[in-house]
Amino acid sequence: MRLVLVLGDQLSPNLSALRKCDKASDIVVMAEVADEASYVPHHPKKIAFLFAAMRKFADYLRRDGWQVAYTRLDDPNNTGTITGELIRRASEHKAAGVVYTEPGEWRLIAALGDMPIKSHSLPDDRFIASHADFDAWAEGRKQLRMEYFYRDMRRKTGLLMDGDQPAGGKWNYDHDNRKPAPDSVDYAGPMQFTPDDTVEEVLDLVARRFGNNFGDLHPFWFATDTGQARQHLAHWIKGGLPKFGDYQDAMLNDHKFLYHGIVGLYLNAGLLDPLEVCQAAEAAYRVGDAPLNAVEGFIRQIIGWREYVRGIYFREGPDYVTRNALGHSRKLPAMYWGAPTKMNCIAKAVGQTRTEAYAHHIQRLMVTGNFALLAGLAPAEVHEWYLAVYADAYEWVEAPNVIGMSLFADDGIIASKPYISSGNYIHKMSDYCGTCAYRVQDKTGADACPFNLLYWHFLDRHRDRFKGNPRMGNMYRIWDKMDAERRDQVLSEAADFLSRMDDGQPV
Ligand code: FAD
Ligand code: DLZ
Ligand code: SF4
Repeated sequence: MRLVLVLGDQLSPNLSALRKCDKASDIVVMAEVADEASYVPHHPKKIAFLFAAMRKFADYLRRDGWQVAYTRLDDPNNTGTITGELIRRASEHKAAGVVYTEPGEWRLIAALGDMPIKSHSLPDDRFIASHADFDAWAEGRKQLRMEYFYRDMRRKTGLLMDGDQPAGGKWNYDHDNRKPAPDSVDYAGPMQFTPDDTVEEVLDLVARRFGNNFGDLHPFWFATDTGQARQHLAHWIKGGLPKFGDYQDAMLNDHKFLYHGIVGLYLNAGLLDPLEVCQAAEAAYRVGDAPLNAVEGFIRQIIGWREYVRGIYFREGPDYVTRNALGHSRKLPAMYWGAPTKMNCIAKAVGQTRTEAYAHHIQRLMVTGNFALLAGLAPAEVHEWYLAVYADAYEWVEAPNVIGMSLFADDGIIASKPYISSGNYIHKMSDYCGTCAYRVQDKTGADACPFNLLYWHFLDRHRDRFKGNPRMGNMYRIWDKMDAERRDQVLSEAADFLSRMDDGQPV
């Protein structure tokens, strides 16, 4: 008799560990543990989502004939750690060993590897590329460009392929995507589910144990099983997907979700399968219900970016999350935890993070991420924040996006140049600036948009690192052409802004 570990983000019936074992003799172990629930102060909605989905998955396994040893968080015998629970269950059931699917975090991989029980780790094959596939692709390349990796994934899966050619003749339709914010949105947003008894019970537990964490627990509306997640997916494919591409980068004061899929949390926990999701999107294109730019853009995020960042996380190793190529050390300001700020874009991105445990890609990258990079916030603190506050956050996917794509702390493995912008970009893509206390048009002065000041401050302080980057030469030429007095004014106003922020003043 063996134990089969199923972690909170492994809620998939086809999990390799479940496939390997025998429901007639082996016992599934699932555990809500303090260690996992508190390695960062997770958003209460994230914890509630996972615990509810775990409890429902355990019920599903029982109905499917498995014996499941499930530990609830408030079980008095709970040891508080995954390995502690495995050891306890192994002795209780006299198990010969433990079979598990590789976790998505180095910390847990190390802990499971060190257990004093015979254990067998299996690859997590819920992804399209294995570690070996990614390493074979990366081997010998000077630059790991996502676009080329993505084309291989298209060929491998056959998604949006007409024979050996990409559908429509092009691999990438991003050119048609980045439209500014629309005047109105004709999609009501993600499907919302009323909590059932299982969810209500978990909500009580989370309110008691994690009620002080940043984030609103109520109203709770996430899907918590595969059936519901599939209903949500179908609802989005019909109503959201057709305009997903056009407005993928747009941001609006009154629309938290726009046309986004809100599928990351379901994919990452295992409730939805990436291929299933992409095939459903492709089917909408094939019958004429969604245009190619939307469907290609969406599929690229999943079989391209999602797989690519996972490849980077595992290829780069456990020290990736500690990298800090630009030597940034500023403390995360309180506005990331909801303290007042005059910057409307930050207030909006953080506000919906607090209420929904969600912000879309451009809010994460070009608002909170852009600010963190320009202001020189310590990457480790920023990483912990992102890992805590989003319902879809697990280290394998969050860290490459934060440390690599957003903060350039990996020295350019993921991003060939830093994703930075002045207020102009946010103004173009959103309606945030119109209701902001700062003026996006002002480059200096009391009301100048802080992004305008910090943009030049960043370029100036990192001149040595970036002056040779051909894609940034233009910006340095513009900066150098400004008269010296103006440059000094920008730098001193930026420094003043940062010191007020460091002093804890609302900025
Ligand atoms: P959609 O916009 O509908 O996109 C569809 C799906 O594509 C997503 O659900 C996701 O699975 C995948 N995807 C899109 N972009 C990426 C990407 N860059 N990397 C990996 N997958 C991607 N994604 C996470 O799943 N977890 C995270 O913790 C996370 N942290 C991020 C932190 C930063 C700083 C940035 C810039 C991006 C981060 N992302 C993360 C990527 C992306 O922002 C989210 O996947 C997306 O916003 C989730 O919303 P959605 O499901 O509505 O996605
Ligand atoms: C994120 C999370 C949380 C909050 N709680 C649990 C838990 O109690 N039990 C569990 O098995 N998994 C949990 N998880 C998910 C793990 O942290 C996740 O499996 C690892 O970070 C690897 O991705
Ligand atoms: Fe953000 Fe600047 Fe626009 Fe205000 S003016 S919303 S700070 S970009």
